[in-house]
Amino acid sequence: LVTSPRIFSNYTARYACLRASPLVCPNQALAAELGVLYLHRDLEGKAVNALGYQRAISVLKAYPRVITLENFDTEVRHLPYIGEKIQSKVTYLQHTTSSHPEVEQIKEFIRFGVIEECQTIRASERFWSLKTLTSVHGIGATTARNLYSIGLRTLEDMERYYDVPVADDGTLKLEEEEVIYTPNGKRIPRQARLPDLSTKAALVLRNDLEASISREEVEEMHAVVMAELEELQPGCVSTIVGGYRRGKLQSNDVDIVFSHSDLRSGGNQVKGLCRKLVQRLYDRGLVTHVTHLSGFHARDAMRTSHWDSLEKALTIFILPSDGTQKRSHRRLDLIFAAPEAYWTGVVGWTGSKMFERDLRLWAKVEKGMKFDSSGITRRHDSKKFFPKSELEVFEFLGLEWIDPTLRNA
Ligand code: 8DG
Ligand code: MN
Ligand code: MN
Repeated sequence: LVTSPRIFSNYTARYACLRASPLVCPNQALAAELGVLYLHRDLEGKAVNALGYQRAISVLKAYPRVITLENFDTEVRHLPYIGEKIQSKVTYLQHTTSSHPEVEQIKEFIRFGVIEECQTIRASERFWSLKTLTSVHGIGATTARNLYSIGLRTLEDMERYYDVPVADDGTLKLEEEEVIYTPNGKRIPRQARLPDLSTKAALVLRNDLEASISREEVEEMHAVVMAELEELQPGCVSTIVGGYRRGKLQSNDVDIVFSHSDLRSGGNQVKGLCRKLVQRLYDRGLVTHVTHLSGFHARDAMRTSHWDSLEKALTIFILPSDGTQKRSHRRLDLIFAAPEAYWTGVVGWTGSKMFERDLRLWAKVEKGMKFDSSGITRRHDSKKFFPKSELEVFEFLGLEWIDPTLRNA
């Protein structure tokens, strides 16, 4: 474990974007136990309570020492979001501080190595069912609770409910799309529309999509996508972001931010490129489904996404088989930024989610700026700023540099 004091210097800070948070911390087991309480509240739709736990866990991840009853009383319980009562008069901070994990629960863990409520939760059928139902891509907590209330408990129940076709050998069948092949082997799907990932398809692919992805495969996927993009538009640049960039050995999906190296062109080379790339990957059989594509649904053009206004595609991707190993379907997120928005795009998509949440809050509350993956806007006069490197993004927002591998807040 990295426990150098410099790395952990800001662990008492209220904003996650000021704290250095390693991937593995000295209190990993406590964080995991509190994670059960977070997940339970989240599955039950108790958003405020869930966020309270999420924030407490995030603060503990930056704490440099193993927590004992002694340092808990002298230091830990005074950290932000831990055992904290509502005091803030600032309304937008209020909802984040109104809920906190019980100090007693952390003490319980220090004494016994488990939290009693977690034992109860782990023994509950409802918890496991909701957890299982939400493991299917596209099924959120609210849908899962509705499915539970009409009697569904297992994935097999879901297969029956969604009428998933089963092949003769008992395996689940993916509905065949109609494809025509041209003489040179190019796939032309009969349907002009790229297929959405339906709940049915997500159920069939669930084992693939649930499996984690090694760094090696992430890099291979990146190389394949870049080679296709180079054919389509030479001179593009890209960074693999998300958990991979934060040092995770196993990722749940692959996130890539793209742009073009020619800064002077005003982003002409990347405009509409996301769509074109996805279509090309689909024609090659590399992308099989699309769960979101900016500008694809007519209604997307009307309202801008709640996160940012970069062109993006959330897809299902599969590497071509090399004959020796069976390939799995993977989730792949492709994000396209105009050249001047590349570095805010990279910062905005590296995560973690808590780091991003507080980066936006910090920019707004402390700096009068709106941070967005597509650029930084000064709030009082709407002036836009486009930092020219990742370090410049931090400097512009008055933040000390935090390495991507220490953004696991
Ligand atoms: P993993 O579970 O994929 O291994 O970890 P992750 O890479 O951290 O999670 P992720 O769900 O792939 O999210 C990657 C980052 O992107 C994270 O900081 C959250 C952020 N993010 C989304 N959706 C959007 C979005 O629509 N816009 C922006 N700017 N960021 C987003 O997940
Ligand atoms: Mn990811
Ligand atoms: Mn992602």
